[in-house]
Amino acid sequence: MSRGALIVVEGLDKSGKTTQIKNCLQILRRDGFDVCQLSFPDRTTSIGQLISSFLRGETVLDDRVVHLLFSANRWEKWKEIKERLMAGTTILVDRYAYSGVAYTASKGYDWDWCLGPDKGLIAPDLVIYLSASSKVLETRSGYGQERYENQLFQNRVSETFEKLVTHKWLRISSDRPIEEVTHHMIPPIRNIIDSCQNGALPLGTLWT
Ligand code: FDM
Repeated sequence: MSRGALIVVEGLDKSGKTTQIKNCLQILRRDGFDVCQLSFPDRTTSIGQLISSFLRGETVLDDRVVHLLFSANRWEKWKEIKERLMAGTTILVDRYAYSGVAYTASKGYDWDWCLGPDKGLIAPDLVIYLSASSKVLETRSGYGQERYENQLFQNRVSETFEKLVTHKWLRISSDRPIEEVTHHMIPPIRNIIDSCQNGALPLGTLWT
């Protein structure tokens, strides 16, 4: 069945995910593709506002509660994601369940417990991992404004992300000019959109 593709962009804080998604959307739309963007956390919902307040350091919450809220924030978008994909729209997602696992497991919580709440979410057709050294990231504007934006923790998250990366992920270094990164992202995105449009890829679920 013809459908849109679910494409996730992951990476550390300030690795350029948001900028790259914006650039890719612009190019893909110019070329006639039906594409849209989602971001997690989605700070517009009531769950998302609670998460946002926690990230700004205004609310104290148990780490496990936060983990479950991040997952609930994805589940509340599950139906919309499925419907949009089935309607033929490709979705570029700024962070997904991989960030959930990478950040909570980096605090020392049990791996399987971290995976649990997102089990059954729609699996992305492609994950693009923007890698960058934490030294470069901390020089980027806005770094340090939110919880987790410190080099020690980011190094730990980076190590945890490495445990999640599979051969199917596309790793792109973002330690280079913005346009160059975009240039590397577009061809694989077009390929995966083609495969989904041709009905070659059935929808999968996490974590299979
Ligand atoms: N984050 C993000 C998590 O800890 N768990 C999650 O499930 C997700 C999606 O929230 F530090 C963290 C990662 C980051 C912060 O992300 C907010 P953005 O991309 O800066 O909004």
